[in-house]
Amino acid sequence: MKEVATKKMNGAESLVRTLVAGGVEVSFANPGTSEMHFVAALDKVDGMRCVLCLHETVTTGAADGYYRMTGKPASTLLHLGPGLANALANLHNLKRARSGVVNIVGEHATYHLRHDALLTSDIQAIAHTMSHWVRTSSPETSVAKDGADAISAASEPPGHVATLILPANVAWSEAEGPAGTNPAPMPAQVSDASIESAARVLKGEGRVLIMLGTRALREDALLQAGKIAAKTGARISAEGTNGRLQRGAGRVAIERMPYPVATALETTRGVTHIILVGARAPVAFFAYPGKPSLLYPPEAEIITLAAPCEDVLDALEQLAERVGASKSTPILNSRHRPDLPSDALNPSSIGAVLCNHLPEHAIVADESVTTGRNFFKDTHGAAPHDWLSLTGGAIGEGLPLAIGAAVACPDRKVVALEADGSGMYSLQAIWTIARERLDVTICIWANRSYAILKGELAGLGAGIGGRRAQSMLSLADPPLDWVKLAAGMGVEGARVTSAEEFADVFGVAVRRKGPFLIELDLSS
Ligand SMILES: Cc1ncc(C[n+]2csc(CCOP(=O)(O)OP(=O)(O)O)c2C)c(N)n1
Repeated sequence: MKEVATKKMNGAESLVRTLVAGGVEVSFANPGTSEMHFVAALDKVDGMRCVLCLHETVTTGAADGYYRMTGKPASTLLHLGPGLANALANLHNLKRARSGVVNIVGEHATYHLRHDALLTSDIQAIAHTMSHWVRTSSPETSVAKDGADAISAASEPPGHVATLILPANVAWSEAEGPAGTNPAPMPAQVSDASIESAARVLKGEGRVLIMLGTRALREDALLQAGKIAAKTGARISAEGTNGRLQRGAGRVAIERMPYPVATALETTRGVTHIILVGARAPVAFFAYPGKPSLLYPPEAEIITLAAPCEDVLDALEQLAERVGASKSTPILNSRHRPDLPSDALNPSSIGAVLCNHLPEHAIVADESVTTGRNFFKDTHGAAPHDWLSLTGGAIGEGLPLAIGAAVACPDRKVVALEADGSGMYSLQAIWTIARERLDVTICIWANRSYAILKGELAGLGAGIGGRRAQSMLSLADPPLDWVKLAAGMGVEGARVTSAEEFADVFGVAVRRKGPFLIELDLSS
């Protein structure tokens, strides 16, 4: 246990000192009155970078991006129940990404609660919906110890949501001093029986799909999976949406489960066995009349090699050994430089530009929705990069994820691929990107509609919709001016209307340091 020196201080300071000593070095914050002692403590303690976010959904999305890139929890700072409520959509995405966070929520002073002041709510109840661990500090116990326990809870493999509720009088009252923290727990080893079952299936007759998620999508684990596939003829696939996938030239070639049910079913037709490695068996995003929920043949046998909380890399290494694949040669992506397009701005010309110009070791925060449905395929041969996607389906995380990734990895270029409708959910993130001078290139796909929902309207058998239904899916009137929106928040930008122009502007933007926004006019 890491010990920390003690001196006279209040609860807030003892908590901040505990967080810093426990490796929580960034706070994505949107404070209010009840959090003022926490805010004041930030000046008394070195080592905590405080990033102001102008809406709570930005704080949790940023904490998610930070965890995905560092494997370390950040903290948030939220204002009572309503602040937490605003943060929930991206807390949901964070939880689905299996990221960890120390989610700190201010609360009224304990003696004030009985008066039911305006901002009073049942914070515990709100928190439980999206947290693995919830605790309210009290004047009778040690807030520093609560903070240390929250760090341990957040660090549970592969990452958990730990919500610590901090009453104002606990924050301002004298406290014992910081508490020591335990090292982050290691993921558990998988059992030999799990390795054996997977090996048996791979050596058998059936058609095997190895479904990879979470830690299995890092370069080293993917290499093992690629070797196993090469040796046994099994196919590998990533889940449909993934917290962090290391891909691009020189890395193992891998597809991901497609979003449309019919396309996904095509890819699993005839599969007899699915081996799960840090992943779940694939299910459709939604139910559709007359279509199945499972994206694989229901008679297929499901074998779990490693759960996301287990040591996925070690499991794959052991399995590779067991099936004699350790020295096999996996299929790797080769560098592809498609001709730069001179035609119209459309998904395929954009994909070609991305494949050409994504800088080496870029981090892609992808919330492209329909425009980007093929970007993943289009960029297999791009320079090596990390791909972060929307894991929980709650739109409005792309820009916040970019903040977290850029804070986590200041030496890497972050590229946010953002659909215009989704971007409007957490627009405020652009201000934080400017204020923190983060190295983020933002591409906005301005199709001025909720294009995906037009397809869903038909896909659900609800028809193509009349004037009112169609107007619910249109963002055309008034048209959003993203270049002006960005300028209003301190970020320079440009609008492009042709593929050539995009190639030029994107090529320059990713090679210079600092924020830049490109609006791609896809409305025609
Ligand atoms: C929090 C949340 N609210 C609403 C939705 C429903 N929804 C899914 S996609 C979508 C519109 C997306 O539009 P846009 O981001 O512009 O992408 P496009 O469909 O045009 O490609 C909406 C409203 C959601 N997924 N999450």
